[in-house]
Amino acid sequence: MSEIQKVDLTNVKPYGDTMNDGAVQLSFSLPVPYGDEANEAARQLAKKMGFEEPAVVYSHDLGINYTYFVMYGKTVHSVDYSSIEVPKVDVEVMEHHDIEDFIKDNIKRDVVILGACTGTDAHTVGIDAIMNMKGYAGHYGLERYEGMQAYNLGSQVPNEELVAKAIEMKADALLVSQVVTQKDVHIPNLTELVELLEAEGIRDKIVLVCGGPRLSHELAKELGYDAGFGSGSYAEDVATFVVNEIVKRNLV
Ligand code: B12
Repeated sequence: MSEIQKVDLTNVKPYGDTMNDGAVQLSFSLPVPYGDEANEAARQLAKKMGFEEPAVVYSHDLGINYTYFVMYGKTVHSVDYSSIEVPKVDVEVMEHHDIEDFIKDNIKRDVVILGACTGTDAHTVGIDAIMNMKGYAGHYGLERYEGMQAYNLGSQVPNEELVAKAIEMKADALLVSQVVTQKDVHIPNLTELVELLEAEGIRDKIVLVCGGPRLSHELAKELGYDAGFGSGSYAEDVATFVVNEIVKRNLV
């Protein structure tokens, strides 16, 4: 019997050298000067985190009294994988040309989509990956789709401006990118957009989607969005969701 068949999914631990040894690699920086004392500080900290046999396997002087560490340690904890349920966007992702056919057959007009990275967030690469004609990792962006009018408003777009544009363009869907999540700055910003759309009486007429590397579908739903997309999302994922949602909610 192979090792894989022997795994107890109710009691899963990290695999390092042998099954269930709990071996973990972790890395962090401390604001202390590089040297033996720094390594010992890192070791003691990992022990306090609950790791058994903590060991510094690499440390690097970051300058100005900061040190970076790579450590090994063994966790005593395990998880019940069999009980895990992750809320996800529940739609079978279509291919680019199937989405175009779906629009032709079911919506029978152009779908208007506005995208932006909002608030103070200046990270454009994520929303560009979803929207730009040339696409990302071999997946063409929404600007390339027949039957879609996709407008990328860029970064640091105030919510008020996005809402005004949505009204002007009669947008079917808004795609909001949030990459910076330090101090939870994305939460009030995402919430404000929902409130503005509600105040204008157009929230229920728009498919509202957010995305970013630290956003989940679960968080998006909690904040009043229709869907949330994280790392590794492509244009097809969000396009499939949007066109299905338009039909499902009879927004055609
Ligand atoms: C490039 C970059 C920058 C560039 C941005 C240039 C640009 N034009 O975008 C510059 C140098 C300007 C920058 C600035 C800053 N940055 Co920066 N930056 C990065 C970096 C290195 C890469 C981000 C990136 O381009 N990823 C590639 C894209 C393709 O991935 P993605 O954004 O995750 O997008 C995908 C998905 O998330 C999803 N997606 C994203 N948005 C959306 C939207 C929708 C609707 C959908 C469906 C999907 C979707 O689809 C995309 C494709 O799969 C990251 C670190 C990293 N390696 O990730 C830090 C990082 C994001 N930056 C960070 C920080 C802190 C900053 C600064 C605050 C630094 C500072 N102190 O000044 C400033 C903030 C400026 C601002 N006002 O926003 C932190 C954020 C930490 C946090 N938890 O919030 C990171 C993680 C670095 C770090 N480890 O500290 N940054």
